[in-house]
Amino acid sequence: MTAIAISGTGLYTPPFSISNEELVASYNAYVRKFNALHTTDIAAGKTAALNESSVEFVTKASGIKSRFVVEKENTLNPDIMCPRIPERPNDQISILAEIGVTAAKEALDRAGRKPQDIDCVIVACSNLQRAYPAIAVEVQNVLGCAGFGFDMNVACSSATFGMQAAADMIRAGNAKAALVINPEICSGHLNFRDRDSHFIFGDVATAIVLEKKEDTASRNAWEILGTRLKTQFSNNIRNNFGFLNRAAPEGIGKADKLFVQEGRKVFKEVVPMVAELIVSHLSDENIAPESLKRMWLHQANINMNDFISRKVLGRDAKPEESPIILDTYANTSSAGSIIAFHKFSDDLKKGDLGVICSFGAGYSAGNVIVKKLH
Ligand code: CO8
Repeated sequence: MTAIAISGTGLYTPPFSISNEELVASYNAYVRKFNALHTTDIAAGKTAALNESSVEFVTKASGIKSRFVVEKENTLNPDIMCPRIPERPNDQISILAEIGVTAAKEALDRAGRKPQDIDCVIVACSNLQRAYPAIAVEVQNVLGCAGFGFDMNVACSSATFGMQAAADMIRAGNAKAALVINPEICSGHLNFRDRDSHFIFGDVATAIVLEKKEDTASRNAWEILGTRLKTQFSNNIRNNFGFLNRAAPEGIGKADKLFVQEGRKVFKEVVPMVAELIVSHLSDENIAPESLKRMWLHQANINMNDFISRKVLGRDAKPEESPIILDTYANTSSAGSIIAFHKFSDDLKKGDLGVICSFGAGYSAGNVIVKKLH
Protein backbone atom coordinates (compact mmCIF):
# COMPACT_ATOMS: atom_id res chain seq x y z
CA MET A 1 0.00 0.00 0.00
CA THR A 2 1.27 3.52 -0.82
CA ALA A 3 2.83 5.06 2.29
CA ILE A 4 1.43 8.47 3.29
CA ALA A 5 3.26 11.08 5.36
CA ILE A 6 2.39 14.14 7.40
CA SER A 7 4.97 16.58 6.05
CA GLY A 8 4.09 19.75 7.96
CA THR A 9 1.75 21.31 10.49
CA GLY A 10 0.75 24.90 11.26
CA LEU A 11 -0.91 26.79 14.08
CA TYR A 12 -2.78 30.08 14.37
CA THR A 13 -3.20 31.36 17.94
CA PRO A 14 -5.63 34.28 18.44
CA PRO A 15 -4.29 37.51 19.95
CA PHE A 16 -6.33 37.53 23.20
CA SER A 17 -6.14 35.25 26.22
CA ILE A 18 -8.78 35.03 28.98
CA SER A 19 -7.66 33.70 32.37
CA ASN A 20 -9.96 31.68 34.63
CA GLU A 21 -9.95 34.64 37.02
CA GLU A 22 -11.23 37.02 34.31
CA LEU A 23 -13.82 34.53 33.03
CA VAL A 24 -15.18 33.67 36.48
CA ALA A 25 -15.31 37.36 37.50
CA SER A 26 -17.45 38.09 34.42
CA TYR A 27 -19.74 35.10 35.08
CA ASN A 28 -20.15 35.96 38.76
CA ALA A 29 -20.97 39.60 37.93
CA TYR A 30 -23.73 38.27 35.64
CA VAL A 31 -25.01 35.93 38.40
CA ARG A 32 -25.17 38.72 41.00
CA LYS A 33 -27.04 40.95 38.56
CA PHE A 34 -29.47 38.16 37.63
CA ASN A 35 -30.19 37.23 41.26
CA ALA A 36 -30.68 40.90 42.27
CA LEU A 37 -33.09 41.40 39.37
CA HIS A 38 -35.14 38.32 40.31
CA THR A 39 -35.10 38.66 44.13
CA THR A 40 -38.89 38.45 44.49
CA ASP A 41 -39.33 35.46 42.15
CA ILE A 42 -36.39 33.68 43.77
CA ALA A 43 -37.88 34.25 47.27
CA ALA A 44 -41.27 32.97 46.01
CA GLY A 45 -39.63 29.85 44.54
CA LYS A 46 -40.66 30.81 41.00
CA THR A 47 -37.10 31.27 39.72
CA ALA A 48 -33.99 29.36 40.78
CA ALA A 49 -31.15 31.52 42.04
CA LEU A 50 -27.95 31.09 40.02
CA ASN A 51 -24.80 29.80 41.75
CA GLU A 52 -21.44 31.45 41.25
CA SER A 53 -18.60 29.79 39.31
CA SER A 54 -15.20 29.24 40.89
CA VAL A 55 -11.63 29.41 39.62
CA GLU A 56 -10.67 26.51 41.91
CA PHE A 57 -13.43 24.26 40.49
CA VAL A 58 -12.56 25.04 36.87
CA THR A 59 -8.85 24.46 37.34
CA LYS A 60 -9.28 21.23 39.30
CA ALA A 61 -12.14 19.70 37.25
CA SER A 62 -10.62 20.46 33.83
CA GLY A 63 -6.95 21.47 34.08
CA ILE A 64 -7.78 24.61 32.07
CA LYS A 65 -6.16 27.84 33.29
CA SER A 66 -6.78 30.15 30.32
CA ARG A 67 -8.03 30.13 26.73
CA PHE A 68 -7.30 32.13 23.55
CA VAL A 69 -10.17 33.96 21.86
CA VAL A 70 -10.63 36.04 18.71
CA GLU A 71 -12.58 38.69 20.70
CA LYS A 72 -12.31 39.40 24.41
CA GLU A 73 -14.05 42.60 25.48
CA ASN A 74 -17.68 41.67 24.67
CA THR A 75 -17.12 38.04 25.63
CA LEU A 76 -16.29 39.21 29.17
CA ASN A 77 -18.91 41.97 29.36
CA PRO A 78 -21.56 40.59 31.81
CA ASP A 79 -24.30 42.27 29.77
CA ILE A 80 -23.21 40.61 26.50
CA MET A 81 -21.15 37.43 27.23
CA CYS A 82 -20.71 36.61 23.56
CA PRO A 83 -17.95 37.55 21.12
CA ARG A 84 -18.80 40.36 18.72
CA ILE A 85 -17.35 39.54 15.31
CA PRO A 86 -18.67 41.97 12.69
CA GLU A 87 -20.11 40.48 9.50
CA ARG A 88 -17.81 40.93 6.54
CA PRO A 89 -18.90 41.74 2.99
CA ASN A 90 -18.85 38.74 0.65
CA ASP A 91 -15.88 40.12 -1.25
CA GLN A 92 -13.73 39.89 1.91
CA ILE A 93 -12.27 36.69 3.28
CA SER A 94 -14.40 35.12 6.01
CA ILE A 95 -12.83 34.92 9.48
CA LEU A 96 -12.81 31.11 9.50
CA ALA A 97 -11.02 30.99 6.14
CA GLU A 98 -8.62 33.71 7.31
CA ILE A 99 -7.43 31.89 10.45
CA GLY A 100 -7.33 28.61 8.48
CA VAL A 101 -5.16 30.19 5.78
CA THR A 102 -2.73 31.51 8.42
CA ALA A 103 -2.29 28.01 9.89
CA ALA A 104 -2.12 26.50 6.39
CA LYS A 105 0.71 28.82 5.32
CA GLU A 106 2.86 27.66 8.24
CA ALA A 107 2.05 24.01 7.50
CA LEU A 108 3.01 24.47 3.83
CA ASP A 109 6.21 26.23 4.86
CA ARG A 110 7.21 23.44 7.22
CA ALA A 111 6.38 20.87 4.54
CA GLY A 112 8.50 22.74 1.96
CA ARG A 113 5.44 22.97 -0.28
CA LYS A 114 3.78 25.72 -2.31
CA PRO A 115 -0.03 26.13 -2.39
CA GLN A 116 0.06 25.02 -6.05
CA ASP A 117 1.40 21.61 -4.91
CA ILE A 118 -1.87 20.98 -3.04
CA ASP A 119 -4.86 19.59 -4.93
CA CYS A 120 -7.17 18.70 -2.03
CA VAL A 121 -8.26 21.08 0.75
CA ILE A 122 -10.39 19.71 3.58
CA VAL A 123 -11.72 22.05 6.26
CA ALA A 124 -12.50 19.64 9.09
CA CYS A 125 -13.95 21.24 12.22
CA SER A 126 -16.89 21.47 14.66
CA ASN A 127 -17.82 25.07 14.18
CA LEU A 128 -18.47 25.91 10.53
CA GLN A 129 -19.37 29.54 10.06
CA ARG A 130 -21.92 29.13 7.24
CA ALA A 131 -23.72 26.52 5.16
CA TYR A 132 -22.11 27.32 1.79
CA PRO A 133 -20.01 27.94 -0.19
CA ALA A 134 -17.66 25.54 1.60
CA ILE A 135 -14.98 27.31 3.65
CA ALA A 136 -12.50 24.85 2.07
CA VAL A 137 -13.30 26.15 -1.42
CA GLU A 138 -12.72 29.71 -0.19
CA VAL A 139 -9.38 28.67 1.36
CA GLN A 140 -8.44 26.87 -1.88
CA ASN A 141 -9.18 30.07 -3.81
CA VAL A 142 -7.28 32.37 -1.42
CA LEU A 143 -4.19 30.15 -1.37
CA GLY A 144 -4.34 29.28 -5.07
CA CYS A 145 -4.44 25.50 -4.62
CA ALA A 146 -5.42 23.20 -7.48
CA GLY A 147 -7.99 20.39 -7.42
CA PHE A 148 -10.94 20.50 -5.04
CA GLY A 149 -12.01 21.34 -1.49
CA PHE A 150 -14.81 20.40 0.88
CA ASP A 151 -15.90 20.90 4.49
CA MET A 152 -16.59 18.13 6.97
CA ASN A 153 -17.72 18.02 10.59
CA VAL A 154 -17.17 15.18 13.04
CA ALA A 155 -16.99 17.56 16.04
CA CYS A 156 -13.79 17.22 18.08
CA SER A 157 -12.69 14.22 15.99
CA SER A 158 -12.77 16.14 12.71
CA ALA A 159 -8.97 16.41 12.29
CA THR A 160 -8.26 12.68 12.47
CA PHE A 161 -11.30 11.86 10.31
CA GLY A 162 -10.03 14.46 7.83
CA MET A 163 -6.55 12.93 7.88
CA GLN A 164 -7.91 9.45 7.11
CA ALA A 165 -10.05 10.86 4.27
CA ALA A 166 -7.04 12.72 2.82
CA ALA A 167 -4.70 9.73 3.16
CA ASP A 168 -7.26 7.45 1.46
CA MET A 169 -7.73 9.89 -1.42
CA ILE A 170 -3.97 10.26 -1.97
CA ARG A 171 -3.55 6.47 -1.87
CA ALA A 172 -6.39 6.01 -4.37
CA GLY A 173 -4.78 8.51 -6.76
CA ASN A 174 -7.59 11.08 -6.40
CA ALA A 175 -5.22 13.68 -4.96
CA LYS A 176 -1.46 14.24 -4.90
CA ALA A 177 -1.15 16.31 -1.72
CA ALA A 178 -3.76 17.49 0.78
CA LEU A 179 -4.24 20.22 3.35
CA VAL A 180 -6.46 19.35 6.31
CA ILE A 181 -7.40 22.55 8.17
CA ASN A 182 -9.12 22.87 11.56
CA PRO A 183 -10.29 26.44 12.24
CA GLU A 184 -12.30 26.56 15.46
CA ILE A 185 -14.03 29.67 16.78
CA CYS A 186 -15.59 27.74 19.67
CA SER A 187 -16.39 30.98 21.54
CA GLY A 188 -19.13 31.61 18.96
CA HIS A 189 -20.94 28.41 20.02
CA LEU A 190 -20.27 28.49 23.75
CA ASN A 191 -22.91 29.59 26.26
CA PHE A 192 -20.91 31.87 28.54
CA ARG A 193 -23.99 32.05 30.83
CA ASP A 194 -23.88 28.30 31.56
CA ARG A 195 -21.84 27.62 34.72
CA ASP A 196 -21.28 23.97 33.76
CA SER A 197 -19.56 24.74 30.47
CA HIS A 198 -18.60 28.44 30.30
CA PHE A 199 -14.92 27.64 30.90
CA ILE A 200 -14.45 24.74 28.48
CA PHE A 201 -13.53 26.12 25.05
CA GLY A 202 -11.06 28.36 23.22
CA ASP A 203 -10.41 29.55 19.65
CA VAL A 204 -7.54 28.47 17.36
CA ALA A 205 -6.72 27.05 13.91
CA THR A 206 -4.41 24.21 12.93
CA ALA A 207 -3.39 22.76 9.55
CA ILE A 208 -1.74 19.55 8.34
CA VAL A 209 -0.10 18.75 4.98
CA LEU A 210 -0.33 15.12 3.81
CA GLU A 211 1.36 13.62 0.78
CA LYS A 212 2.99 10.39 -0.43
CA LYS A 213 5.98 9.44 1.72
CA GLU A 214 8.11 9.12 -1.44
CA ASP A 215 7.22 12.74 -2.42
CA THR A 216 8.00 14.43 0.88
CA ALA A 217 10.95 16.80 1.03
CA SER A 218 10.37 17.80 4.64
CA ARG A 219 12.74 16.96 7.51
CA ASN A 220 9.73 17.21 9.89
CA ALA A 221 7.83 14.39 8.20
CA TRP A 222 6.01 11.51 9.90
CA GLU A 223 4.85 8.36 8.14
CA ILE A 224 1.25 7.37 8.86
CA LEU A 225 1.37 3.67 9.85
CA GLY A 226 -2.39 3.39 10.24
CA THR A 227 -5.62 5.25 10.91
CA ARG A 228 -8.76 4.02 12.68
CA LEU A 229 -12.09 5.76 13.24
CA LYS A 230 -15.08 4.96 15.45
CA THR A 231 -18.49 6.49 16.05
CA GLN A 232 -21.25 5.55 18.48
CA PHE A 233 -24.38 7.70 18.71
CA SER A 234 -24.91 9.74 21.89
CA ASN A 235 -27.01 12.76 22.85
CA ASN A 236 -24.66 13.65 25.70
CA ILE A 237 -22.83 16.32 23.67
CA ARG A 238 -25.17 18.21 21.41
CA ASN A 239 -25.81 21.51 19.61
CA ASN A 240 -29.18 21.85 17.83
CA PHE A 241 -28.28 25.01 15.90
CA GLY A 242 -29.14 24.68 12.22
CA PHE A 243 -31.06 25.86 9.18
CA LEU A 244 -34.33 24.29 10.37
CA ASN A 245 -34.37 26.54 13.48
CA ARG A 246 -36.29 29.20 11.54
CA ALA A 247 -38.97 26.60 10.83
CA ALA A 248 -39.51 26.24 14.60
CA PRO A 249 -39.30 29.84 15.85
CA GLU A 250 -40.34 28.82 19.38
CA GLY A 251 -36.89 27.26 19.83
CA ILE A 252 -34.77 30.16 18.56
CA GLY A 253 -32.38 31.47 21.22
CA LYS A 254 -32.88 28.47 23.54
CA ALA A 255 -29.83 27.05 25.29
CA ASP A 256 -29.79 23.91 23.10
CA LYS A 257 -28.85 26.05 20.07
CA LEU A 258 -25.40 26.34 21.67
CA PHE A 259 -23.07 23.66 23.08
CA VAL A 260 -24.64 21.52 25.83
CA GLN A 261 -23.32 18.37 27.44
CA GLU A 262 -23.67 15.88 30.27
CA GLY A 263 -20.01 16.26 31.23
CA ARG A 264 -19.87 13.43 33.79
CA LYS A 265 -21.49 10.91 31.41
CA VAL A 266 -19.19 12.01 28.58
CA PHE A 267 -16.18 11.51 30.80
CA LYS A 268 -17.28 8.03 31.93
CA GLU A 269 -18.33 6.77 28.50
CA VAL A 270 -15.68 8.28 26.23
CA VAL A 271 -12.57 7.36 28.26
CA PRO A 272 -13.02 3.54 27.88
CA MET A 273 -14.10 3.90 24.24
CA VAL A 274 -10.95 5.85 23.36
CA ALA A 275 -8.58 3.65 25.38
CA GLU A 276 -10.01 0.54 23.68
CA LEU A 277 -9.64 2.16 20.24
CA ILE A 278 -5.97 3.00 20.81
CA VAL A 279 -5.09 -0.37 22.39
CA SER A 280 -6.83 -2.47 19.71
CA HIS A 281 -5.42 -0.35 16.87
CA LEU A 282 -1.87 -0.70 18.24
CA SER A 283 -2.36 -4.44 18.69
CA ASP A 284 -3.60 -4.85 15.10
CA GLU A 285 -0.52 -2.97 13.89
CA ASN A 286 1.71 -5.20 16.09
CA ILE A 287 2.91 -2.23 18.12
CA ALA A 288 3.42 -2.68 21.87
CA PRO A 289 1.99 0.30 23.83
CA GLU A 290 5.28 0.64 25.74
CA SER A 291 7.11 1.33 22.48
CA LEU A 292 5.14 4.57 21.99
CA LYS A 293 7.27 7.64 22.56
CA ARG A 294 4.33 10.04 22.66
CA MET A 295 0.54 10.35 22.67
CA TRP A 296 -0.92 13.59 21.33
CA LEU A 297 -4.39 13.25 22.79
CA HIS A 298 -7.46 15.42 22.30
CA GLN A 299 -7.31 18.29 24.76
CA ALA A 300 -10.64 18.45 26.60
CA ASN A 301 -9.83 17.59 30.17
CA ILE A 302 -6.52 16.77 31.86
CA ASN A 303 -8.11 14.06 34.02
CA MET A 304 -9.51 12.35 30.90
CA ASN A 305 -6.06 12.32 29.30
CA ASP A 306 -4.48 10.93 32.48
CA PHE A 307 -7.04 8.09 32.54
CA ILE A 308 -6.62 7.27 28.84
CA SER A 309 -2.82 7.22 28.90
CA ARG A 310 -2.90 5.08 32.09
CA LYS A 311 -5.21 2.57 30.40
CA VAL A 312 -3.04 2.44 27.27
CA LEU A 313 0.37 2.28 28.98
CA GLY A 314 -0.65 0.39 32.13
CA ARG A 315 0.99 3.13 34.22
CA ASP A 316 0.93 6.91 34.60
CA ALA A 317 2.32 8.69 31.53
CA LYS A 318 5.29 10.97 32.12
CA PRO A 319 4.43 14.59 31.19
CA GLU A 320 6.59 14.41 28.05
CA GLU A 321 4.81 11.22 26.91
CA SER A 322 1.37 12.87 26.85
CA PRO A 323 1.85 16.62 26.41
CA ILE A 324 -0.85 18.96 27.68
CA ILE A 325 -1.74 22.21 25.94
CA LEU A 326 -5.30 22.59 27.29
CA ASP A 327 -3.94 24.51 30.29
CA THR A 328 -3.40 27.56 28.06
CA TYR A 329 -5.62 26.77 25.01
CA ALA A 330 -8.59 25.02 26.76
CA ASN A 331 -10.62 22.62 24.58
CA THR A 332 -10.17 23.77 20.99
CA SER A 333 -12.32 20.95 19.62
CA SER A 334 -10.79 19.33 16.50
CA ALA A 335 -7.55 21.31 16.78
CA GLY A 336 -6.46 20.14 20.27
CA SER A 337 -4.46 17.02 19.42
CA ILE A 338 -2.91 18.80 16.42
CA ILE A 339 -1.73 21.73 18.57
CA ALA A 340 -0.06 19.19 20.89
CA PHE A 341 1.52 17.40 17.88
CA HIS A 342 2.64 20.70 16.33
CA LYS A 343 4.27 21.96 19.51
CA PHE A 344 5.68 18.70 20.84
CA SER A 345 7.04 16.51 18.04
CA ASP A 346 10.23 18.08 16.65
CA ASP A 347 12.34 16.73 19.54
CA LEU A 348 11.62 13.07 18.70
CA LYS A 349 14.08 10.97 16.69
CA LYS A 350 13.99 8.96 13.47
CA GLY A 351 11.91 5.81 13.97
CA ASP A 352 10.09 7.08 17.09
CA LEU A 353 6.42 6.07 17.28
CA GLY A 354 3.42 8.03 18.48
CA VAL A 355 -0.36 8.31 18.25
CA ILE A 356 -2.52 11.32 17.47
CA CYS A 357 -5.94 10.69 18.95
CA SER A 358 -9.03 12.90 18.97
CA PHE A 359 -12.46 12.26 20.45
CA GLY A 360 -15.73 14.01 21.22
CA ALA A 361 -19.30 14.53 20.14
CA GLY A 362 -21.06 11.84 18.11
CA TYR A 363 -19.55 10.08 20.08
CA SER A 364 -16.58 9.92 17.76
CA ALA A 365 -12.91 8.99 18.05
CA GLY A 366 -10.05 8.86 15.56
CA ASN A 367 -6.58 7.39 15.95
CA VAL A 368 -3.53 7.99 13.73
CA ILE A 369 -0.33 6.00 14.39
CA VAL A 370 2.78 7.80 13.16
CA LYS A 371 6.54 7.12 12.82
CA LYS A 372 9.18 9.86 12.57
CA LEU A 373 10.97 9.68 9.21
CA HIS A 374 14.17 11.70 9.91
N1 CO8 B 1 -17.97 26.43 39.29
C1 CO8 B 1 -18.27 25.85 40.47
N2 CO8 B 1 -18.96 24.70 40.57
C2 CO8 B 1 -19.40 24.13 39.44
C3 CO8 B 1 -19.15 24.68 38.18
C4 CO8 B 1 -18.41 25.90 38.12
N3 CO8 B 1 -18.12 26.48 36.95
N4 CO8 B 1 -19.70 23.89 37.24
C5 CO8 B 1 -20.28 22.87 37.87
N5 CO8 B 1 -20.11 23.01 39.21
C6 CO8 B 1 -20.60 22.12 40.28
C7 CO8 B 1 -21.78 21.30 39.80
O1 CO8 B 1 -22.99 22.03 39.93
C8 CO8 B 1 -21.70 20.10 40.70
O2 CO8 B 1 -22.29 20.43 41.93
P1 CO8 B 1 -23.16 19.33 42.71
O3 CO8 B 1 -22.22 18.20 42.98
O4 CO8 B 1 -23.61 20.07 43.92
O5 CO8 B 1 -24.27 18.95 41.76
C9 CO8 B 1 -20.21 19.92 40.94
O6 CO8 B 1 -19.61 21.18 40.62
C10 CO8 B 1 -19.62 18.85 40.06
O7 CO8 B 1 -20.03 19.08 38.68
P2 CO8 B 1 -19.73 18.08 37.53
O8 CO8 B 1 -20.10 16.69 37.93
O9 CO8 B 1 -20.32 18.61 36.25
O10 CO8 B 1 -18.14 18.22 37.45
P3 CO8 B 1 -17.08 17.30 36.77
O11 CO8 B 1 -16.08 16.90 37.76
O12 CO8 B 1 -17.69 16.22 35.92
O13 CO8 B 1 -16.35 18.31 35.74
C11 CO8 B 1 -16.32 18.77 33.38
C12 CO8 B 1 -17.06 18.94 34.71
C13 CO8 B 1 -15.00 19.51 33.48
C14 CO8 B 1 -17.16 19.38 32.28
C15 CO8 B 1 -16.05 17.29 33.09
O14 CO8 B 1 -17.21 16.52 33.29
C16 CO8 B 1 -15.54 17.00 31.71
O15 CO8 B 1 -14.56 17.55 31.26
N6 CO8 B 1 -16.19 16.09 30.99
C17 CO8 B 1 -15.80 15.71 29.64
C18 CO8 B 1 -16.20 16.81 28.74
C19 CO8 B 1 -15.71 16.63 27.34
O16 CO8 B 1 -14.66 16.17 27.04
N7 CO8 B 1 -16.52 17.05 26.43
C20 CO8 B 1 -16.16 17.05 25.08
C21 CO8 B 1 -17.05 17.94 24.43
S1 CO8 B 1 -16.40 18.77 23.08
C22 CO8 B 1 -16.84 18.06 21.56
O17 CO8 B 1 -16.86 16.94 21.33
C23 CO8 B 1 -17.22 18.92 20.42
C24 CO8 B 1 -17.98 20.05 20.79
C25 CO8 B 1 -17.96 21.06 19.70
C26 CO8 B 1 -17.35 22.36 20.06
C27 CO8 B 1 -18.36 23.33 20.54
C28 CO8 B 1 -17.78 24.69 20.76
C29 CO8 B 1 -18.50 25.49 21.76
